[in-house]
Amino acid sequence: MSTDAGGREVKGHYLFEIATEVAHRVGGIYSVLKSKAPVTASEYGDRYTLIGPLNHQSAAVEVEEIEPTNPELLATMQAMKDRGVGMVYGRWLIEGAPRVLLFDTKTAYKFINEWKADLWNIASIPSPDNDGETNEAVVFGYLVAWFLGEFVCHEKKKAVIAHFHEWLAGVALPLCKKRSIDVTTIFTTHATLLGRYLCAGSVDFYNNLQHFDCDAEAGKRGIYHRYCIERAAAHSCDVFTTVSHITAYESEHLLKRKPDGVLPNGLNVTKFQAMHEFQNLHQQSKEKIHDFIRGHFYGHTDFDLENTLYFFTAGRYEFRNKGVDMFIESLARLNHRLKASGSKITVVAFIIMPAQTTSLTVEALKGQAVVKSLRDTVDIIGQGIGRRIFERSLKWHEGDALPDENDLITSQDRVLLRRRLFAMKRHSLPPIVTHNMMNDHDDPILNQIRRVQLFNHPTDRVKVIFHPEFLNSANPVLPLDYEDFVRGTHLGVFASYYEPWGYTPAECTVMGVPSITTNLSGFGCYMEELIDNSKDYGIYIVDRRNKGVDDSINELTNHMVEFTEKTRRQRINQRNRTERLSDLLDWKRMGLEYVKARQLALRRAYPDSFKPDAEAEESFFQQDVKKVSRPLSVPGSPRVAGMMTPGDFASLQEGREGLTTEDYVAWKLPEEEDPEEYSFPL
Ligand code: G6P
Ligand code: 1S3
Repeated sequence: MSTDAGGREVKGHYLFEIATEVAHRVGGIYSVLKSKAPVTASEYGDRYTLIGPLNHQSAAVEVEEIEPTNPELLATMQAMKDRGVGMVYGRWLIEGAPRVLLFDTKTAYKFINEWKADLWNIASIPSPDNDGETNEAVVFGYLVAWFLGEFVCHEKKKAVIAHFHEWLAGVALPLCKKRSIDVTTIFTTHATLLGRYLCAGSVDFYNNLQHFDCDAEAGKRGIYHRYCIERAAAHSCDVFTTVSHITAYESEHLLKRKPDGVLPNGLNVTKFQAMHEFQNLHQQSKEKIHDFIRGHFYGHTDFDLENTLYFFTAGRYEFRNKGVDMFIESLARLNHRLKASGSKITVVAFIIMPAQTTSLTVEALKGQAVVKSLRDTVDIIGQGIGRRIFERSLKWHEGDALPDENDLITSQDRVLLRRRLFAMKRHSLPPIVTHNMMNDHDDPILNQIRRVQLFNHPTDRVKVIFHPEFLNSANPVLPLDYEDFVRGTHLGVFASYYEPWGYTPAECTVMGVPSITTNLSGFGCYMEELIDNSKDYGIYIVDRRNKGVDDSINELTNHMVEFTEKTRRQRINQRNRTERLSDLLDWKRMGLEYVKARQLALRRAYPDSFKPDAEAEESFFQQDVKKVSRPLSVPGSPRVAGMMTPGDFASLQEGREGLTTEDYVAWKLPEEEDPEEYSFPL
């Protein structure tokens, strides 16, 4: 094989991954980059650099500044610094410790007018003044194109792959193409702008995908210029990809290019040595949630925590897209069904979605405080009783009566206890929301809860808690990090209408927590295609594609009712089966699609390097591509026959133009053997 293509060697090539969420958490793309870093860094070492805009606050805690050792990179950065561009180069302090280069976009705003005019001239993309986000995208895009152009002038030997994520990082793509910068490019869209906007409204999105007048729809929503950037990025890259087949279908119609393949989202799966370790963690975290519940429902804890199940939904606040509307309606129906059947189970449903708030409510703080005082008082009284029993026992003689319990608790203790009990009197119902909302009257979640009247009445079997802030262990009311919280719950419910992939149910799965998702989410479709009897594995998939809204709500309700009918042993066994699916979601496997996309990008840009010299080609892949291991076969886990990742039924190969319709068609697993059951004592 010739490794020399147009003067560049593909062997030992460089990889730049470009996104606005590098070392700066905003949403899902941060999770993708961070969790994928170990596999990509181990494949590329310091030939891998992530490029993003500098966010001073995040960089201060996430990045350790270092000097680049690569002379070409150093020269490139120096050339830009000489023109006044500020930047930070360093190690991202995460597992894999990849190199990051963060551009301080503010130092380049002096060029913005020139660059906007250029964007209009070369790509007919308008960029109005009043859209700050687009201005950022333009400045960042021009800096990235500048960097790549400069870098390939210094580094003349090796091939360079530039992999861009999402439209916000996509402006550089038409620039690379127009300027014929000698790099090969990949663009991954994690959603489409129009898809997100249209779904958030009230259109029948999936049945009308082919018929939307995209320019007009984007114009009506004031996002035409953003849409132009996204579409230009999709058409200018060498390899176009997205995160799921459902979003591939959407991209084909809304961006007018069939993706070349699907790069699903993986996770960095932690495996515990002992199988029951994650079960123990569930119990420990559940105890912490119990503590919160005792405080939140003080004066109203007339339900049994042993028979209480914790359900939750979480994510960015997109009421309709994330399916919160459907979740709340189903909770109301669940409440009705549990009451009607006289069930002993209480369900506490958490909604964790950040909204605008001013502070925690006094009531939420007070709840935790009064219960803490009660616990402290009872501990002190308990210690006193223990001391007195001990003293009396020391003086005990044969024939004496045992200490009378009435004498063991002093009148002082009684007064103290009575005071605590009086503090726990409450004349109002336990609150729904833990924070003071900026927009209480217009908040869609609160309004829907009001409409279905889930007010935490003692008779309600379903209680609701809306926590409008992401979780954090320093929070005085619910002091748990998200991961610990999820571990302590019983069921995640993500009834999304628009969800290109959906990390939340995937995270539940690797922690062994069952979840409900829909066949409109990339994750749901992936699991549905991979596992025949997914419900047994704790992956419930609601049909939102072929059913009317009411039927989907009933299906969701049925799944929840069915879950409440499980015994503890059945829940434990189901959690074991859920956890066994985690290998399916590990980057060690999912990352293979990224490897394939990069190979395709190299082949398209440097076809001469891939002349049919089979022996040499094989040695190239053996040297450069770390083999991604197949999931271990554990007895009782679903067996995946033949096709291993979503991309395997996509193309990502030369000789096919993008995905074809058959690529969207599901395949099935062979019959499952009996799952191995959980056997240690409950
Ligand atoms: C884990 C623990 C068990 C506990 C169980 C509770 O499996 O290892 O000791 O009994 O969780 O399960 P539940 O579904 O009732 O929270
Ligand atoms: C997007 O974030 P979102 O929550 O706006 O990207 C994520 C990462 O690819 C994806 O998991 C999610 O479905 C998308 O919607």
